[in-house]
Amino acid sequence: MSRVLNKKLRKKITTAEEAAKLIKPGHNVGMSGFTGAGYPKEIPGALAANIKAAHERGEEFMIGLFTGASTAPELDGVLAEVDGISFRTPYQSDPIMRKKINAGISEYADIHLSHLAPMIWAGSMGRLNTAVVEVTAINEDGTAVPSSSVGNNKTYLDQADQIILEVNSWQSADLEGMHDIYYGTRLPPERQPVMLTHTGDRIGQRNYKLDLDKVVAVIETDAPDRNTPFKPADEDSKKMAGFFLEFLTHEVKKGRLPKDLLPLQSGVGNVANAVLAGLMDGPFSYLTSYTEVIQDGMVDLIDADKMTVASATAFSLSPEYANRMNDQAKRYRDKIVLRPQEISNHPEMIRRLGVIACNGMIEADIYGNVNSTHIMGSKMQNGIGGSADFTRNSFISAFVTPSVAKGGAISCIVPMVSHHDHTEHDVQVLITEQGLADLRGKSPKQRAKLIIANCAHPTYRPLLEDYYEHAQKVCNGLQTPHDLRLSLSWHQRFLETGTMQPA
Ligand code: 0RQ
Repeated sequence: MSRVLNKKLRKKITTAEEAAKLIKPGHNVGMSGFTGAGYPKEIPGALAANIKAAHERGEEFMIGLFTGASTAPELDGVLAEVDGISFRTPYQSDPIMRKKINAGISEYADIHLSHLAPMIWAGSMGRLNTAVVEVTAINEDGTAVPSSSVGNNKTYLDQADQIILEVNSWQSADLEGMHDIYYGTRLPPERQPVMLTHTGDRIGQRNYKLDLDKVVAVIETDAPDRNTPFKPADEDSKKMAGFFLEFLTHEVKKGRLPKDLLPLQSGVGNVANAVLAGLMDGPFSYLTSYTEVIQDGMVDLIDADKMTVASATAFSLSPEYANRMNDQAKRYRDKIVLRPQEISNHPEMIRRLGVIACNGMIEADIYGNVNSTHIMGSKMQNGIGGSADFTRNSFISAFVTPSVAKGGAISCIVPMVSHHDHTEHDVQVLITEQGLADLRGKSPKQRAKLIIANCAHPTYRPLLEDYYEHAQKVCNGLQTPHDLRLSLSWHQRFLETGTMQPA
């Protein structure tokens, strides 16, 4: 049975090929999608075919692509492959998209995930011509049930000149009621407090409002989200997770954290999953999570009655867990809230709730500055995502990375980061498989000693000690000692010789 119950919109049901023709060269297109969940499955492919055909005719055809965050090969991948994206924002992680950004074909604006929606309302991002949004169903009253991610959909549906909807019957109909779509945000000077005071609060409505006159096409599909299975946690990830949990336990003992901790935010990837797995066996119960994405480990914690509620903007589940969610959405509906990303990542809530944040990074320097985005200064990896939304505003902000990359050719602890995403003022805890450095209340020089001793790999530790000693002799001030000629020489050496280790 069709899930398009609204009579007016039933008449708009068409094919992806027909609908994609409504997207024109130069359009700014806001698409749904967040970490492989809830992205449109049909339109991007049809649009990519149109772009390819236009290029073969010698015509120019590119679009500006806005999403929630990273998507899947069927969205970023197919459009990047045909050189169809002139501008991309905010977070992305598709290998082809990344290649086009680094080849200079696509311009990429790396915007904080919580910032993009208000920037669009303010008009700072230009006109949004089209919204392409996946939903679970369209109700008789013309509201639309969100699917497995919310992201910026509310804003795209509100702000775009025309709307194309993909109604996906693969998504469980029981997702209805899991979402909290808050319509109370405003631009300054009209802003009011967002009255969300507990992780599980619902302050908005279940479904998206739609201006039915703006809906130009409705597509029906049953294609699944492209979820990637997680690799089992390796030994290093387990070590880092262990250091972090030990730290949290110590903070509880010292009375600086409540016994059930504070809402957790955890980045994606191996270490984050290992932390969540560690919590399964740990001493904490009644945990909560105020984060960006719901991962497998959180579902396990909920099932084990260790986590009472998790708030996020999207699922980021392995295929096995995504199927479980689809089968049992009704059961999880009271324990999981999916919100727009301007709320899941809102500085006001992160600060008020006192979130404990833990994110991955590319490299950190001896003073605690963190690079999350760039390889050797110039090359984009994924983007800043929500890491700064959380790091800047959380109660405790931690970063994790293995101490070396590329088989030891790269030290992830360096004299100076080759790109700054998170400054020493915001980074409180650094963790590698070597150990943990608690940087709170430390001066830059005190930090340097701790980071080198606790986090650097033994191969690079003496080299970092040498740099630090030398910098103190030649610097123009002893607050944050550097030798500016040498501070980035490790990166330069890697680019020239393939390793940061001296000959
Ligand atoms: O290279 O892909 O060629 O193998 O960088 O590194 O170790 O797989 O790291 O998957 O944990 O991601 C920062 C990218 C880490 C991620 C980052 C090379 C390494 C590998 C990837 P290959 P790993 P992870 C909210 C928070 C920003 C967004 C964010 C990220 C590749 O965590 O995107 O935090 N963060 N959102 O070999 C050169 C170094 C390197 C290096 C690693 N120092 N120099 N290359 N690599 N270190 C998230 C949510 O809540 C959803």
